[in-house]
Parts: sequence; structure tokens; C-alpha cells
Amino acid sequence: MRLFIAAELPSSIKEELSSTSEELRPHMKGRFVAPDLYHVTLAFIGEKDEKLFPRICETVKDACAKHEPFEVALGGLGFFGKRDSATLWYGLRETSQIEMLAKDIHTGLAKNGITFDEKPFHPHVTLARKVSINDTILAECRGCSSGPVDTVTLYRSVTIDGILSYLPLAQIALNPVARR
Ligand code: 2AM
Repeated sequence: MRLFIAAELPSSIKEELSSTSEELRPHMKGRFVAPDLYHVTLAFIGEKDEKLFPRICETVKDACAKHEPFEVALGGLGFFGKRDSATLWYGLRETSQIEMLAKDIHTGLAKNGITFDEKPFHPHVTLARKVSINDTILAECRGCSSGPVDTVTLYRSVTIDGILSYLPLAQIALNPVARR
């Protein structure tokens, strides 16, 4: 199973991402992500045996129990990779809480012997892949919506008939009384 752990975004942010995507399409060629797939990856675990599933779930539960729901806000557009075949994303502002949550998940995974992609955490939402970057449009775009993150999902990534989909295997709520 190809697995990753992600923070769910509030609908206010997803709606802005979806309408920005529609505005960008005529200006940047690429494979735009369907709005129902928008998420912020907290840890990419990759291919793992099914028998590790309970251990991964427990790790996510333990980390989520230590965190209250928090606000995130959209920042600006950016990209990874080459300018003619880039991954286009929206960054987040006010990232200290999502960074602490990701850090606790990473620590738990490592402690429980679950390997994951250890590239530095850069909270973002991928809007499109294989994009030709248009600098003017990139600089003009600035997100304005914000909203709460209150759920973390363990996803299985599958491609069926060439169509990528993310199947939620477990949804874990953040803990409203974590700090009390
Ligand atoms: P992306 O949004 O930057 O493309 C499922 O593939 C999710 O895991 C995507 O959100 C993807 O990030 C993220 N991810 C992080 N590291 C990855 C890796 N090494 N390979 C594939 N996906 C990765």
C-alpha cells in the first residue's frame, strides 16, 4: 500500500484554491489537481505492508491527541522542479502549529520504526503538476482565505485506469482539549 498522512483543509480554503486554479488554467499549461484531492501532506510514508497499518494508525492517533485544532491561511504560489515541468503549489502562512504537528508525527513514525520521506517539511497544497511556469501570474497570486484544520487523514494513494485517487483509510480528529 502506498501511504501518506495529510491535514484536511477547510472548505473556505479549498474553494479559493479551486477558483484560483480555474483562473490559472488558461495561463499555465499543466495537469491540474481535482479540488477533492487538495490536502497538505504531513508525512509521505510510501509503499508499506498492510500489516503495519495498525502501528501507523496508532502513531497518528498519539500525535493528534497532543494537538488542538488550529488555523491556517493561504500564502503565495510557488513551485518545485523545472520551470517547464513544475509542481505548482500554494504555500501556507501561520505555519507554526502545522509544523509542530508534522514534527510530532515524524518523531512518532521514527520511534515506531516506520520509514518516511525525510525531506524538510514545507507545508503546501499542490494545485497542478507538469506545469509551464508563468512568472507574472505567479507573482500576482496571493491567497486570502483562512480556516481551521481539525482532522488528519491516513490516505492510500491508488491509480485506477490511469486516474489517481486518494482513499481515506483512517480519519483522526485533533484534540480540542489537548492543552488543558
Ligand atoms: P505533492 O503534493 O508535493 O505532490 C501523495 O503522493 C502526496 O504525498 C502528495 O501530496 C505528494 O506531494 C506527497 N509526497 C511527498 N513526498 C512524496 C514522494 N517522495 N513521492 C510521492 N509523493 C510525495
